[in-house]
Amino acid sequence: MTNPAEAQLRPPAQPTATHCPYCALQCAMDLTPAEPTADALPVEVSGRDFPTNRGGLCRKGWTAAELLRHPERLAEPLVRDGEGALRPASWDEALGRVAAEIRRVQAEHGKDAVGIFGGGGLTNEKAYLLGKFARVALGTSRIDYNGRFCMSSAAAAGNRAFGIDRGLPFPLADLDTADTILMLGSNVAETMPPFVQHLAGARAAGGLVVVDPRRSATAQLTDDGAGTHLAPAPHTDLVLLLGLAHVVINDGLLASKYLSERTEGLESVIRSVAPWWPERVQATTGVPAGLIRSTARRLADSARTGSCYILTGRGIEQHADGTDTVTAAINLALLLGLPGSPRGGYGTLTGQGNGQGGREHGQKADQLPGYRKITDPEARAHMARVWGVDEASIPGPGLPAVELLRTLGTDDGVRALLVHGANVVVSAPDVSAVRDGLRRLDLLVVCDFFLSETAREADVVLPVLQWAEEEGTMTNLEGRVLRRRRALEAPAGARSELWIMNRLAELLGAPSSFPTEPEVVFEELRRASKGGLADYSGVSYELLDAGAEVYWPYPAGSKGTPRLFAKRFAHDDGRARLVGVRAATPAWSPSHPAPEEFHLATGRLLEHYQSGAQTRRVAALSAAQPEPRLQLHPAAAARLRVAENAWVRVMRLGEGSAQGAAPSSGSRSAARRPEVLCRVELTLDIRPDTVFLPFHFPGLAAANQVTESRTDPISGMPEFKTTRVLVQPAEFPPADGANADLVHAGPSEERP
Ligand SMILES: Nc1nc2c(c(=O)[nH]1)N[C@H]1C(S)=C(S)[C@@H](COP(=O)(O)OP(=O)(O)OC[C@H]3O[C@@H](n4cnc5c(=O)[nH]c(N)nc54)[C@H](O)[C@@H]3O)O[C@H]1N2
Ligand SMILES: Nc1nc2c(c(=O)[nH]1)N[C@H]1C(S)=C(S)[C@@H](COP(=O)(O)OP(=O)(O)OC[C@H]3O[C@@H](n4cnc5c(=O)[nH]c(N)nc54)[C@H](O)[C@@H]3O)O[C@H]1N2
Ligand code: SF4
Ligand SMILES: [Mo]
Repeated sequence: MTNPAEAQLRPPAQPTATHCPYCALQCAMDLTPAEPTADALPVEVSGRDFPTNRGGLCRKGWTAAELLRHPERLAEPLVRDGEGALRPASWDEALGRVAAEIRRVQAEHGKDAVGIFGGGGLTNEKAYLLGKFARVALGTSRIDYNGRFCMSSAAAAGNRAFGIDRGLPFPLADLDTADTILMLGSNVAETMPPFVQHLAGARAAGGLVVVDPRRSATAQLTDDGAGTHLAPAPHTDLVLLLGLAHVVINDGLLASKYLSERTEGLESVIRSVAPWWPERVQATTGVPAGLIRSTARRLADSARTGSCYILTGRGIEQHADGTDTVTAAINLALLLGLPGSPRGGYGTLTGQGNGQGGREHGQKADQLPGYRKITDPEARAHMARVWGVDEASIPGPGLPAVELLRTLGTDDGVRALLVHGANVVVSAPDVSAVRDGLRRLDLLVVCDFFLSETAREADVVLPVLQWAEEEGTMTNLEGRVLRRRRALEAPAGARSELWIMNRLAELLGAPSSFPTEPEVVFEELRRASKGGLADYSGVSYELLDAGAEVYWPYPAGSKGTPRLFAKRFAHDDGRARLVGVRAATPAWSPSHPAPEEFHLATGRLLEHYQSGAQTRRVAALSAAQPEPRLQLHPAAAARLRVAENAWVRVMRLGEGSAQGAAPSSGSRSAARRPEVLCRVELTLDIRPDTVFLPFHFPGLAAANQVTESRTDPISGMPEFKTTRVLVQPAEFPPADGANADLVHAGPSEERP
């Protein structure tokens, strides 16, 4: 029995209401201080009831607290010494070195020689201050972030069609009443498991349509009469969407009144879809013409008499023509009269925790806070007033992420880079080239709480706070602003990024202020965003803490905007734009590949998050998925003569790679071959012409060893989702011994 006096001394542990550190669903959770025993986690996680997750969490959320006091957690700054090793240093030494190197590099090579690479996981406060730090403290235009790899195609298409870019322009719970939902290239059953609740209505009505070259966990939700799975060849979604629009137009299923009252550009779409009749679409995509017709008719039926939504994910967005593909999805939605109607809509599913807010407040190369254009004289004048600086001192547009990374360490490129919240050595396309670039830099500074693969390359590593140790705001996939709250103290050696920016700004003699308190930064962000597209001027911590439902735009004096487009779109004339888009002729016919040739698609597993820097350190998650395996159809495996678990080489075909080249000698340069070495997992749930590899792992097993840095000309999105590859049986360890150590361990801390 507990001693009553003792029980009185210890007040009952109060839970802290916050949200999951990982994806854009931002599931609500409570963190309760745990009993202080030797092996206990500092806080216990429980799901909290909230309109998006309704108490549910996925296994990443459940285990998130394991990283708070993880033994590999960075507890002090590290600096690289003369021998090339990372050693502990004081904050004064580490920041002094960063400031001195920045001054030297800028004096010798100009302001733009210093760059910043940010992240969509940063709070709004950190993202805002990072953009200000770049423009005001460093005076550089060279800032961009990993959201370029994520939301940029959907953002560009949304801006083009609607004049604004908010992932879901309606609350998630609106989906509950849908009887048809078309999901293109999104695998929510693994990437946002609690989201699946919102598909129940459409499944009950038999109307969930999933478009994915794999029979993914989400595609399997269409089984037993719950809907339809369309499995086009990778990178043919644009043609499929043109085909669906063709049927809608040909069968006279257009929302004619809506189109004439609310849109421009119908003629260009009619022209662009004319050549794509269903049989021709079948020949390119492999989707039967009959299914194309019935799907289009079902969508049109529910748009008229029920409720119908079209949603896109990275599967159709992360392509070199991702913007046009999303545009084709939006065109289809507009033809059916969905956006802004109570009978449905179009949305894209934002990915990272703050993938939405992270792109609104100035981390993007071409943007100022409030989703303003950096080239707009009015926007510049406004920001100059808020920051108290001369307008001419605010740099112009910088370079999108892939281009920025390409300039690393080059003569007129970026020579010093600060990384906040990204692990580019694993997650960027063509990672070997990225690592080469990082190694050419005069200075690489990485802020992280773990020694990520990118931090291992750094000259200075700065340990920062984790989600449960900080205050701030996040904007979820619905454009809803949420409060992140502190549940426990950070380890003594870690510092907040706001504090780091404040100290560096002072050491660099920056004008303007760099507050260290999140709420003070938010107050400045309110003023900065006022009058912009993403207007947060009416939002405050007080309002959020009172439990208000807050969707931007939320101008002061308003009640916010749960649903956009009810009356008008954001273009000056209030009308949406239909933009006729054309499909390029596929460079490679999927129907007659050589027996060893495949489309490589990349993506996600339930257990791991992104580059895996976090989830590979959670014991239960890494035990469930310890290594990447190449998903391969048994018929293809028979052709290749490989069995379950066999080792294979996956080699990029085309430019820069020798087709069919035998593994070369064991020299260091072998690491430069665009290839991956991994084991196979046989599955019937994939097209026989397609292989799939998750990108959560480093080293020679990193999927991004083979992806190309080719990008979408409008959005700057790399072609992550389809790479032509050759798959061949391999020995393991490789006969040439090439980098076998990299497969599981990743590179050492030593840098050559
Ligand atoms: N478990 C987990 N959850 C996450 C994340 C994570 O890393 N792990 N990351 C978060 C982030 S940042 C993001 S952006 C989201 C991403 O969430 P999703 O977009 O759902 O994730 P992906 O697995 O990248 O891609 C989705 C699907 O696209 C399919 N696909 C590949 N190529 C094509 C194609 O050419 N056409 C079509 N139609 N489909 C294709 C793949 O087979 C895959 O099933 O997830 C978020 N949630
Ligand atoms: N082949 C292929 N590549 C892809 C994709 C794909 O589908 N296929 N998807 C792309 C997509 S959608 C995305 S979003 C990117 C993401 O890819 P990454 O940018 O690699 O994402 P993370 O692994 O989340 O990296 C975040 C890093 O920052 C740290 N971190 C977390 N929170 C904070 C913080 O608040 N501050 C700081 N300083 N550090 C923090 C983490 O420990 C981790 O090391 O990957 C892209 N790469
Ligand atoms: S779905 Fe996303 S936000 Fe929800 S618990 Fe999982 S990782 Fe966290
Ligand atoms: Mo993402």
